[in-house]
Amino acid sequence: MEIKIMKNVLDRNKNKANEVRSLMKENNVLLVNLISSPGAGKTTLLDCTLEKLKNTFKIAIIEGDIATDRDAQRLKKHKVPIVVINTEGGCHLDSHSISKVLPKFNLENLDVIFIENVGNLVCPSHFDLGESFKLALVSTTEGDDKPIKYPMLFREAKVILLNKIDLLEYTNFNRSSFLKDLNNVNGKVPFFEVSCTANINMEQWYDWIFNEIISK
Ligand SMILES: Nc1nc2c(ncn2[C@@H]2O[C@H](COP(=O)(O)OP(=O)(O)OP(=O)(O)O)[C@@H](O)[C@H]2O)c(=O)[nH]1
Ligand SMILES: [Mg+2]
Repeated sequence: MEIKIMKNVLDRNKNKANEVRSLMKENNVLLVNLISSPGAGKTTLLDCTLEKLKNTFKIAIIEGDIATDRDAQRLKKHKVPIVVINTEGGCHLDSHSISKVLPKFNLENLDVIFIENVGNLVCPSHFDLGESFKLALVSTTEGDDKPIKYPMLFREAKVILLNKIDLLEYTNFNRSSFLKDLNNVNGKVPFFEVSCTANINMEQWYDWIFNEIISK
């Protein structure tokens, strides 16, 4: 019984996601679904990316947050359109909530919308938001076993960033074990080892996302 209910929820979500995807295509807007554990650095990555690209592209943000608008507050200095979706306890966004907030943006006048999903490696992976692609972020302080323990996200992501590489030497993160597992789950995905706060290898990410935006 429970499995049937879950299937209905996912089917309804998929239908709405396809509507969102069509709308994005019509307006030529890239929609990026950013997924990570709590604290891996999603908002920090958006902060750096806005700083780097906001004068080149027209960017907007959807902030998925369980209870607050704190991440939106951190990003508002960039003066780009930001809409907060409070899930009121929900552990992920869904396509219906995305569809509801899209009218708040002038889509014709945007190149890209980054969605910061709720910090969680499990549920957000199951809910298609109508995104162009999923961006998976993982950090060295979470342990090296995440790709093998939460394979769905790493399998589906179009690009993966390993953040907090500046902290590598202070952790027991086993880089070769991580890379081996990642290779087993998704050996072909573009992958960058970065630090958003120490500005390590960030140009690799900026170049990659720049190319995605211009070739959308
Ligand atoms: N040392 C280090 N700290 C980082 C790096 N990137 C982010 N942080 C710090 O990690 C903490 C969490 O970063 P956030 O950007 O808030 O993480 P988040 O994924 O948005 O968190 P939630 O929205 O709560 O899921 C902050 O204190 C950041 O300053 C990094 O590359 N290196
Ligand atoms: Mg955040």
